[in-house]
Amino acid sequence: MSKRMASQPSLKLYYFNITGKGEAIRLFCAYAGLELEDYRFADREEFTALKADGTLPYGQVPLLEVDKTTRIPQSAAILRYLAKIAGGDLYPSDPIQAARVDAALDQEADAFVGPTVASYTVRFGIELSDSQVDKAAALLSAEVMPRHFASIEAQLKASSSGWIADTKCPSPADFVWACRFGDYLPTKDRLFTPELRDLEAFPACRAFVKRFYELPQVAEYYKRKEG
Ligand SMILES: N[C@@H](CCC(=O)N[C@@H](CS)C(=O)NCC(=O)O)C(=O)O
Repeated sequence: MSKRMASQPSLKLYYFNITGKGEAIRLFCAYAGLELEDYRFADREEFTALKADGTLPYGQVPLLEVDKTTRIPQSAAILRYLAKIAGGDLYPSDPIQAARVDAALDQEADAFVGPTVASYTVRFGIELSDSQVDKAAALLSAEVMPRHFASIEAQLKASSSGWIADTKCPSPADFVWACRFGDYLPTKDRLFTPELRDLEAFPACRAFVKRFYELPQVAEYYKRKEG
């Protein structure tokens, strides 16, 4: 794990009061020992106002505000930035290893395009009837997601460290995939079969999720939240 920084920029995360795409960022900061102001919108109107006044560069959250001046959108960019400022081994300095981390991050984005479109249809300019969503869900569970998960399963089996990009310690890619597997998947009963949600056919992915949530800093984060 990374060395604790003697001094760090001030970091404020803007997101909804849900886990979603914000959770990997919150957990990453907890893991790296970065202090984060975890700002959660009180309601959707607050988000809409920031979108309307141009505060959100791409009209989306998560947004990370650094030193009250710089705004970083896009969760993968935020995680890479955090990993770089945290130092240690959290973002590899070797370009090839860094590219592996980047590829696994991009792969996460690709893998979840289908479910995201099926969930937020109109936002993507696609209107789907209930029966069309059901059809998409069947295809996602039977073919699309298993194909994507199989590639992560293979990477984990080949990894000497147990982390997806074969990094010494968990990289940003592990945070986003672990949150997808451990946080997002179990809640999506409209889209995915129980077997897929349980990762039944993917033992290495399952073991990875367990390993991730057992990281002392991650476990401590949830203990603090419960307490
Ligand atoms: N690729 C972006 C996706 C961000 C995204 O989809 N954010 C959603 C919330 S999870 C959002 O801001 N939606 C706008 C809306 O609800 O109008 C990322 O990873 O940060």
